[in-house]
Amino acid sequence: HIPVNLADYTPPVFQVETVELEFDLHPAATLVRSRLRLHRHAAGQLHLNGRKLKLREILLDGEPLGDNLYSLDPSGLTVFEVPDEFTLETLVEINPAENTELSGLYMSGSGFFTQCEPEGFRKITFFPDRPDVMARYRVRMSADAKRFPVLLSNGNKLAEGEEYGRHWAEWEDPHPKPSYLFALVAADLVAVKDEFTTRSGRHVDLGIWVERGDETRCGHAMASLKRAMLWDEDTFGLEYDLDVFNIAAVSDFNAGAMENKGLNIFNTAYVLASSATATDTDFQNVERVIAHEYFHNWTGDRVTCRDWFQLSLKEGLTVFRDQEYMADQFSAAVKRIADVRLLRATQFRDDAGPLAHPVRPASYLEINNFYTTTIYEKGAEVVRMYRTLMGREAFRHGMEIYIRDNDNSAATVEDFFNAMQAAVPEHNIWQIMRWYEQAGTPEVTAEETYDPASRSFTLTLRQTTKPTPGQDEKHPFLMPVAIGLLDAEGRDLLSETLLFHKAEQSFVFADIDQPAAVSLFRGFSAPIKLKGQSRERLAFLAAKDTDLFNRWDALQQYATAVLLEAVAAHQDGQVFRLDDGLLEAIAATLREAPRDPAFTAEALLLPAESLLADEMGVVDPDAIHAVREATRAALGEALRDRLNSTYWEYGKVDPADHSGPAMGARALKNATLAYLAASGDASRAWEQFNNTGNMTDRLAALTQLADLPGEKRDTALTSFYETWRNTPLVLDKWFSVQARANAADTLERVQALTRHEAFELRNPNRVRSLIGAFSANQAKFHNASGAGYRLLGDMVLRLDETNPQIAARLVSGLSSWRRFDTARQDLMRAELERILAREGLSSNTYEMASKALG
Ligand code: B3K
Ligand code: ZN
Repeated sequence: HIPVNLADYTPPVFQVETVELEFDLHPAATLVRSRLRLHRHAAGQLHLNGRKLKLREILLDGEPLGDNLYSLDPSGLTVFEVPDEFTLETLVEINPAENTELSGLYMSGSGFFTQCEPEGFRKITFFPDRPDVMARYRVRMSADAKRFPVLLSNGNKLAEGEEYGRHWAEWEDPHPKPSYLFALVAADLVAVKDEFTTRSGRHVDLGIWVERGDETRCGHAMASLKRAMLWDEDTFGLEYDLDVFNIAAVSDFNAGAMENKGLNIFNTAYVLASSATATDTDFQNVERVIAHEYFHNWTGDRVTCRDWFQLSLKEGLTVFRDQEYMADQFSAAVKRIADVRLLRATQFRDDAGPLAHPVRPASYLEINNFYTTTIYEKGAEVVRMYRTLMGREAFRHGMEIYIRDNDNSAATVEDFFNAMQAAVPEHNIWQIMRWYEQAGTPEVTAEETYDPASRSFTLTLRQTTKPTPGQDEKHPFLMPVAIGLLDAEGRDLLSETLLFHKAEQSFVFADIDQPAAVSLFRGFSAPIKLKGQSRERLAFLAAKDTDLFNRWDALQQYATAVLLEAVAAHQDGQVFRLDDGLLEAIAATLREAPRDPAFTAEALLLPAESLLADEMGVVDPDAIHAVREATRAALGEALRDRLNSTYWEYGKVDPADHSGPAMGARALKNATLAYLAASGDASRAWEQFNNTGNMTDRLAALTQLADLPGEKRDTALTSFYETWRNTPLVLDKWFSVQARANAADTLERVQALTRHEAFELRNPNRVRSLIGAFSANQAKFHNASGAGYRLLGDMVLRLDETNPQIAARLVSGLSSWRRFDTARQDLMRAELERILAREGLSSNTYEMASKALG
């Protein structure tokens, strides 16, 4: 296992101008002929990456190459002596039917699909498979005409034909691209078609290709695509640059989707949606991912990454763009809340553990392990900080410079920085680069003093960041601090953005009446933890802050403090008592529901068990669970009337309506349903389950029923299964609802579900829906017996043999072992050691398990 280091980067020895590929597609033996036009770019030998390829022919400038002129090893092909300019032709055989890694060319559903990012192309043909080699591609493929009637690749179709039962098609992509953006589809699919005309008049044919029968569930994806295309023109002046844009959906897919030039390939989970089969969250996820992949056309495809250490250059930026897009479609505050919730639950967690890494890592064993929330979501926060520091207009200008200066090339994080700096020449923003280099979540505290004589208010901020693996010393970060000073009525006396860039820094505000409260990091203006806010202050902000995000956050922080105190009391053997302040805050939230139902739904949700765990010295999953459930039950009990009336008030939403207000109303109704069920009243959930055709409502009800062992639960689960057994994406929900359940028998049921006839290890969605969901069920996964850990370990080991990428991802469930009591520590560590002891373990899983062990 040899690490790859950023510091070792050298430019490619050869560049490729053109690539001609010919695929003779057969499930178990596909032939790939490749003709590369290469020219020397730097001194050195010609090495082409290649994995699991059977070389059949090799020709240099048309002449067969003698055995002594090249060598093959498991990583690829070296040709000893070559001219500075030449054509290399190879013919290789590959086996898509046996490709269970789902990287490269593989079979799924009705046909052939590819996934090349980051290093899948080398499983298709010999090639300098690195993103800084950009070439023009021409692709010809032939396949059985009946079995694989649809043949797609990047760019435009040039020609097609048929002979002797096999047909062929030729595609050409006029834009130079790295190999990771290559795509091919040959399958029995049907298309939903539409069209879009760009601002400058280019006519674009749009197609979404799905399995027969699924075409009725593509409307939302298509509408989202057109909205995204328009938005990128309006917001960034970026237009689509080909005449065709295709999306093909596949049900076996390691990631969410892939931005291949002109031919996005999607996990079906992010394409298919109807109100009967998809929840509102699914609808939003489809829209978000469709937009995300589309936005990559410029931030990713036209401007790509020099090397994989720069991954956040395209991912952080594109996540930021999809966040902004979604904020414009629905409620900006609610979107921000959802994003921060995710960041805290996953990225802050990673930052605090053995897998912590910077937004631009310095080293990796297996790049697939670095498609993380640090690269994606924290990367997006860094882009957001650029914008907050620079202002909207300058940021847009910086984006124009970035695209202009790096178009059709492979860029670095420095290139992005230089473009942004060029847009604000009057400010020096170099210190923002530390966010790319230093891992860890900064902790900030604030001190306030008021001098009545001079009417001046002083705010002193201090930041520290704990050491992370390999980085003991941290330098201060530059962070924009959006603040507001509030009077007693909650009116803003002042609101502005401070630049905080030292370990300790004071800001003085003159001519100020003493503020009743300071609201800090409004809108989560930097990805930090704000510590030491008094409960009184939090209660005030939760009730009065003009910044909706901070109002939500203050309630979350307040609830966290209350719940942690109750956990300590529980550990002390004291009887549970509901905190009056929390009751009042939740009651007030409910009363204000009409102002913004979607926001209210978010505000009603108590901090997750995992977030409470993050704040404890030694995590006690049982105490956390007991206290959080007792709190939910007590709130449900105390607020029953109000919850009931809110439930009815927001209950009558058109089930087919997926507008923001409709989704907000459903979210609020189902938040009240959860409280009512928590207090022991499942009748409403039962009734809702049986009387709705809307999946959001059905699943919300089933979630409540799944928590309560008994006849109703069993009947509901059985009927759900019978209804949806042939609809994979809905069946995934059936698995995950049981894996997430609070019920006492969850562990045993998950064990049994791993043997269920519908559980498929080959399908990543299914694995995530059962095993991924279960390992996130803190109280059940951390069962004191260690059986949850063992279940995960078994799955990792089984999966490692077929799909190491997915196996490795699951390992992170064990990475927090140091945070638990010694008994659990021993059990978790033992699982990691058992995984590491496996002979022939993939480098993916090895990297995750060895780093987790520390
Ligand atoms: N770029 C792809 C991710 C590929 C994952 C490879 N393991 C999807 C995206 O971020 O848009
Ligand atoms: Zn992306």
